[in-house]
Amino acid sequence: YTVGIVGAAFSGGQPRGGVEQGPARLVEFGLPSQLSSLGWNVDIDEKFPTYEHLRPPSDQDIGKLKNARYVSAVTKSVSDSVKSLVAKGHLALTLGGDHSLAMGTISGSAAVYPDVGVIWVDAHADINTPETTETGNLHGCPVSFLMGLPGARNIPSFEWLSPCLPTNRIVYIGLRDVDVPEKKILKDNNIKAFSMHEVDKYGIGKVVEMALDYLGRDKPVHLSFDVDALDPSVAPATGTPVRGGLTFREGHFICEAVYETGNLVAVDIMEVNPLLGDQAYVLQTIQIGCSLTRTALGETLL
Ligand code: DIR
Ligand code: MN
Ligand code: MN
Ligand code: MN
Repeated sequence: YTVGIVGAAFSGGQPRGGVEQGPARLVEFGLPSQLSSLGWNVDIDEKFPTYEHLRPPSDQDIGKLKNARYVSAVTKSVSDSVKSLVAKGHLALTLGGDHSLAMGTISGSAAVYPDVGVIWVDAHADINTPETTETGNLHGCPVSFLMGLPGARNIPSFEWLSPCLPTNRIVYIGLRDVDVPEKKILKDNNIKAFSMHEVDKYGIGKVVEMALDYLGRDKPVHLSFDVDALDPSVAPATGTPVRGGLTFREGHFICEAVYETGNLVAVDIMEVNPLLGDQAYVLQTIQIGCSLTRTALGETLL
């Protein structure tokens, strides 16, 4: 089996510099050889390590949206990379970079597997539309774009991205910082979401079981993991930490269970920012990025 690594050195979906250095740090820490040790054939040359050549000369706000042209160009490129990897039967592993990249990763896997089910692990729902976003940061919007929700269709400069994710093909785990308009979107569209409340109530084992049952056990799975889903005491070096998150084991349990389905087609490890916090915190977060990835790719405790 081959894993294709897309090193997505990109931070244009949010304002904090440094997250574009996430992929290089994960690779430097030894992720490719760790995956080789697990028995994977590792393919790593996909547009690594920079997207500077795609930065437009100017990028005026489009409505409230910041860096829309740059985000569009980069996510289109990531989409093509992920699509071609998945089409070859490779597992597409995208290292972020900010979570706007999921517009690329999920449109890429959905282009090959239209019935792909997404497990979105995050403190945030990332489902604002160009109308509801308060920040204008596109890392808070990828899900609405992928779904083509009202207000998130035919957005200027995103003409390449057509709706590819039905509202019933995603499950969230770990939510705890959801904007008021996002709560309405989740409710109105009946989108399956397990917040930290449900994780506390049912336990992570039951939550993941319900999530996989909902998506269908025989369906391809795309895991999109924002490291801010983890508690900031576990993964501190990330742009928008929110207290009350997943424990180390809960995060890894999700990855173990997803691997066990045998149907994983793509994994995103997002929002590792090696410029936030002191060195010990950064190292801790990079280590977790690597161990989550290894776990999603089959590393077991026994
Ligand atoms: C907020 C924060 N909901 C926004 N989103 C974050 O900007 O739309 N997503 N931090 O990861
Ligand atoms: Mn190959
Ligand atoms: Mn996110
Ligand atoms: Mn988040």
